[in-house]
Amino acid sequence: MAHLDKAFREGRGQRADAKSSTRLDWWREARFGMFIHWGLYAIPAGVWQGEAIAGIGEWIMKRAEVPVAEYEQLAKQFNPVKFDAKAWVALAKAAGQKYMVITAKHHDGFCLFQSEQTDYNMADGTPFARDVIKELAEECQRQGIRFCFYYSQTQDWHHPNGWGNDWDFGARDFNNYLETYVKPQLTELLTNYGPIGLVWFDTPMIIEEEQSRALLEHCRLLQPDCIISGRLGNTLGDYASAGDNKIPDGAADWDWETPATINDTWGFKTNDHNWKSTEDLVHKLVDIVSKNGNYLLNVGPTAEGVIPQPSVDRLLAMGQWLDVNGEAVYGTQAGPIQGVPWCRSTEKGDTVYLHVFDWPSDGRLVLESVSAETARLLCAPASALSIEPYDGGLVIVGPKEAPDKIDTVVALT
Ligand code: JFZ
Repeated sequence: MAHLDKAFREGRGQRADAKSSTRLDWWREARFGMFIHWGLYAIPAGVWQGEAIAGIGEWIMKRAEVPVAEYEQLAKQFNPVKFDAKAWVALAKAAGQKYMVITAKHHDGFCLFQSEQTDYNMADGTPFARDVIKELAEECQRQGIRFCFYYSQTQDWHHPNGWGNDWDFGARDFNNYLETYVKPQLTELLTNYGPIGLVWFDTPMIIEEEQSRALLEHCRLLQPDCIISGRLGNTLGDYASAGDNKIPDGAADWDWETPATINDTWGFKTNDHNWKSTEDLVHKLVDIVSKNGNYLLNVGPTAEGVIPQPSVDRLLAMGQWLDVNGEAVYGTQAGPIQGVPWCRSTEKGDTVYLHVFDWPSDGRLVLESVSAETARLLCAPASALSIEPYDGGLVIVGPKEAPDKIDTVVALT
């Protein structure tokens, strides 16, 4: 939890700057995004030379200390014939996600986009020979999803001057890597793919303030409206990032996001079957939004280009819940009822949305220090619920059976 506290202290500084701009408006409205970790690591999928490698799948090169010359060979096998940009974007849309963030370059250095800076990319270095970033960017544009990319600015285990590979490389010139490789790649990504919603930098590690600032300014010049993630380093991003899968205990009044997995890995792993339930995922989304945050939920497609079915099932179920209850999520912020275990609250204008996770068996929802004139269920908007005064608060009288087993939303005005 220590890291979360630190991220949040850093977040305070970020809010002041962010508030004055409208850059974050769409993102605050969106609340829910799709993260995609996809790259060469989907081929070994957690197993290297017959041995299961512990930990997150996209770190296999580092965890197994695979030499560059060996790992690079994976590119020649990367042929995701089932990749379908239209289907991926349609899934995000059906799930109720408003933005998509995909790993243009992760720590292993392999690029999903066509780059003049290296042939170690999907279009020039694999039998697939297609620019999947281009296909996804165009499809997102078509289907109305904000297209965003992840870019590992510090760690690059393939580049001799990048950070993190000490089994192949020794002394390095990190600044040279930033100036002659990272910046030109960011130019490509922020020039060739239309408007980019945000750049998700990650694991700043050794990057110095001056260097983070140089990358920020570089992005700003190319696309001034593009949001920069908090993990650019040195508190220079537009919003704070909570630790992976971490949710703070209470509401924060600055902009923040929780990046999260549906199972326990970002990049696909054949042996990870620890899928969270739909109920758990909806509760996490609502919990985060009730504390002013965004939920960036990951999928890890296979080497064939398929999003694992357990992820698809859960995302579609979340989308069904959001079809009915999205009003209580999108464009809302932390509501007035906080710290009550059985519910969460969000608000928008003069409406407070009460999210009931544990519906009381007598159907009576007792709320202290709240006033309201009307109460209605989002899942049955035609029938108003009656409200009785109660000791400085009120009681909403609903049915005895939970109308929605996952989260029943009551709108109070
Ligand atoms: C990073 C990456 O190393 C990982 O592969 C993945 O892309 C993930 C989304 O981000 O891992 C982190 C970064 C920060 C924290 C934890 C894992 N953190 O702040 O707790």
